[in-house]
Amino acid sequence: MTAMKLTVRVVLMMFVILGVVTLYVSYTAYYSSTLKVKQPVTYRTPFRDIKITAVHPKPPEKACHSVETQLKFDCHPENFPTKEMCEYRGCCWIATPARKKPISSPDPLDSQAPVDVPYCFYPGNYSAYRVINTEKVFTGTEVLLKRDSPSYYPKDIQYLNVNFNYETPTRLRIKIYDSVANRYEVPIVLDPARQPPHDPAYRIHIQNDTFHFKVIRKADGKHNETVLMDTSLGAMIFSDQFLQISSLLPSHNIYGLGQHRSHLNLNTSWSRFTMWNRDHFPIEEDANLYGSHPFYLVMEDSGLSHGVFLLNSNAMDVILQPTPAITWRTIGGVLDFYILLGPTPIEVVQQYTQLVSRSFMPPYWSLGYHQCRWGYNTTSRTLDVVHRLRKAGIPQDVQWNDMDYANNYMDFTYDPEKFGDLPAMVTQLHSEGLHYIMIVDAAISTAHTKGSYPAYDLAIEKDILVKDGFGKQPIKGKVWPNETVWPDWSHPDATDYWTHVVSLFYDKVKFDGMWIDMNEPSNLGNNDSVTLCDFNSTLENPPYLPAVANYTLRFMTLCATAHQSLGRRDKGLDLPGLHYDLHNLYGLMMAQASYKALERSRELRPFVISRSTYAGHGQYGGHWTGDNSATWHDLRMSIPAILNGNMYGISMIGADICGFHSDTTPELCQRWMQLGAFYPFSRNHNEQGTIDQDPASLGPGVAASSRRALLIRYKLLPYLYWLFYRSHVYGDPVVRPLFFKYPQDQITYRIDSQFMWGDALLISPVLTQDTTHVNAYFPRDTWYCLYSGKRRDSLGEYYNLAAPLDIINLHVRAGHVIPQQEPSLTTTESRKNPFKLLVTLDEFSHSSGELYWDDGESLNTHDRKLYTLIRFKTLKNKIYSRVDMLGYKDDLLKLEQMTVFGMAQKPKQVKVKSNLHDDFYYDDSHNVLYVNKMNITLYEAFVVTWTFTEIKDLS
Ligand code: MIG
Repeated sequence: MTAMKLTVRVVLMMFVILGVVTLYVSYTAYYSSTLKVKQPVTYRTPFRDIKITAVHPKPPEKACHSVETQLKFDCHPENFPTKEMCEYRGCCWIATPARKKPISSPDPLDSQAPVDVPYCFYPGNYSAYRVINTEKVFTGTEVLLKRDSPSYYPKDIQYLNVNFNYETPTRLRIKIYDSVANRYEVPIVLDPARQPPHDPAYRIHIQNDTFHFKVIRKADGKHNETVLMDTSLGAMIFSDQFLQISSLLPSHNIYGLGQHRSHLNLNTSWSRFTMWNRDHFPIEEDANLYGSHPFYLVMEDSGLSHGVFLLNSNAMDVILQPTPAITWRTIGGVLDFYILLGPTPIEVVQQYTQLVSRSFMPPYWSLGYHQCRWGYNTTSRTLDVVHRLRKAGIPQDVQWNDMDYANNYMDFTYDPEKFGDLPAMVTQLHSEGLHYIMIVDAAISTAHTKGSYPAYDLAIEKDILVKDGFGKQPIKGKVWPNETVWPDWSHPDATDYWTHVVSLFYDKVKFDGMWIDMNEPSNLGNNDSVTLCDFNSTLENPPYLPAVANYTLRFMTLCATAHQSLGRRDKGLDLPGLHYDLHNLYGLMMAQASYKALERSRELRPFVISRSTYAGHGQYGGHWTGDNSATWHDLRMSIPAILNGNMYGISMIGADICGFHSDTTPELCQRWMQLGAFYPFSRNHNEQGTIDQDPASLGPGVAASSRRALLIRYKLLPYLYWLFYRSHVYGDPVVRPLFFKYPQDQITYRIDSQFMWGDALLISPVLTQDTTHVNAYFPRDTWYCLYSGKRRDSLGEYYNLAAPLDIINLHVRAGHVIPQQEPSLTTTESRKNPFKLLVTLDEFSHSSGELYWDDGESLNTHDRKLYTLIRFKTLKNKIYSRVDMLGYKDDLLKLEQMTVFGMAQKPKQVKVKSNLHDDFYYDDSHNVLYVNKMNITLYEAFVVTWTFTEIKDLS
């Protein structure tokens, strides 16, 4: 090589190096937008000291003033933001007077105050992660991110993976997680991904420099494309205990983010939904309650809809602001989103329940009416109530007992004096065709002599209890039986333990279901002994605390550092799980163990009603909405609560009918019994010390209209059962808001004072005192009054309907065949009655419907094909049936009667199969045809014909 050539090479190399260095320098200057401070600044707040080791450059004044109010994303959501702290973060500070009255809190600026326009907000293009590699893979796209400058929270995760997985044509998963170390992930089993779709309904757009992404619904023939998620505003932060991401929403019509009390259609004008399960009666709107469901559904402006589920179980806040936009802020785990593209709201729910699980198939008897109260105090008083309901002719299927049955409040015991004959009482209920359920609390008493209480002894023996913060002793607290411990349902042996103690009790008392309570878990005792937990741990004092009650995660529950068996698994070592991560799953896991325990000990369909829930709960049980009060407001707010439950896949849901706290009034209870007759789970329950409120105890008026409303429920039970089957197999919600059926009608988007059973029945209750009319909305369609058959063709209008005290307004949509059965006072009896069909003709004289029937209590009848499915259809002047599945057959499957709404004129003749049938009647004031005494065997196909001219030859 010549010297000349060498020089050229060296020079060239130098240029290259110089270039690289220059690039590198300007590049780091650009991205490392923080400055190290020489002396760490310590910032004091009443709750903790915050150490600042790096400050971000102050954004230019102009950049701050140009941010519109609704585009301000909170840069300092923790306690006590100040201008100084805000500017250390490189954020903008503009003090805007708060418009919302702060709720009781030590400082109006603290994290528990209502969310309002933030003083401290991000300037545009705030430093974040940048993309260092993008790769197309078989399942979608995988992106590697790096953070160059620290966020202002401890322990930033430097490298992140973002996997965009194309799971089905309508399901996209976006998982953002630490590229290097394992973090806690929610240990529930979800529906696995399918073969990557060829032409999914969505596409994604990834921005490289300051990483953000968009999820776009592709255009179709009728609709333009819609951006469903857009994370370009706010700041994505992923540190050990603070994970945040914001996304623009395509509309203000957002639903879900439970569990809280609020209207169905959520307020996007600066609102916050905290998720951290707690024992708290629903009193303030929006506050965190017993369950967590990080899922929302949005109605887009086009009338299409999508859903988003964040699979994360840590304590979190979700903020809605009028941009409209959503900000998720969770304090652990990973960001694991599932986006469901619908496009109808029902399809969104089907896709969501496909992912997290379909709801369990309830036993038929559980669709009947349930009577409960706290404080019957004896078996004889319990039975008295059953008998007075029967005497009043009020149907009832299930009698319950609250904690007063137990001996000293201990699970799986009964009071030897007041409930000494509990086994006999249950036997008697069974012989009268009823079923029995008692309460079971999560906490297990420690007070007893060794060897006398298996629920405790076995738990110790199997070592399945939640441990203290040092992982040593079972953690102790106080619930009703005084000192208690808590089973750790995440322990691999917990279900066996529970099955064992459940079946020991079942050997004595033949109960039919379990009511599981206090499983947030609730700890009534004080939880502030430092011997229990390390109160200095950052897990007990996270740098950001969601707006949980009493400014601490451990308020009225276990401490965050309590040890469980499953959970956080750091790379390499299997550390014990932490209650910090698993808290929100406690109720779900207890429901799962209870479901399995019932299945194994009874070998019949389990029935579990749980207070605490998490996503996926519906597969194991139902839910009651907790400790409401006997007020008109509570009556009214029960509707959005049951509709939300159905949106989360918890089909079996109801509120305490007539109110739990405080004495009810006859008028309130009368209206509540009417509405409660249409809850999927229909149970009247109240607190100890309040007056009796079973529907036979408040005078003849309450008794008569409860009887009337419940008899309608019982008559419609075959239809309700079919809805539960649809929910179990296809994920359709049992009860639905109007917009689920009429997504193109924007008026329906805010309606939550009326609701529907399936597609067919519209329920329009009275929800206010001294009111004998109801202003009810009828979407554009043909409707029939359920009582009279009177027809109403609505163009999408409100009607003022008469609603005398003893009536609840019920309307049926045209186009349905609704299976019914003559009601009796229990389902044990009504199941023996002949069937009826209610046919509601539409303008083309069409209608269709189905009957799903099985023995009502065996396990897995659907999967084992031990059911019968019959389809009904009307065509012109005929109704005919087709038996699609004949897996259950009994002599009682007889069709006796048929009512046809919308029969334009009186038929001359009616034929059942090929025989002329005389027993029919036509009501010409409402155009209703009644055909009686048909005596049709349902499991064989049949045809019923009506003719308007006489046909002589009937051969
Ligand atoms: O601390 O078992 O929500 O339905 O009646 C109260 C007594 C415990 C709370 C339940 C309520 C039940 C009550 N329980």
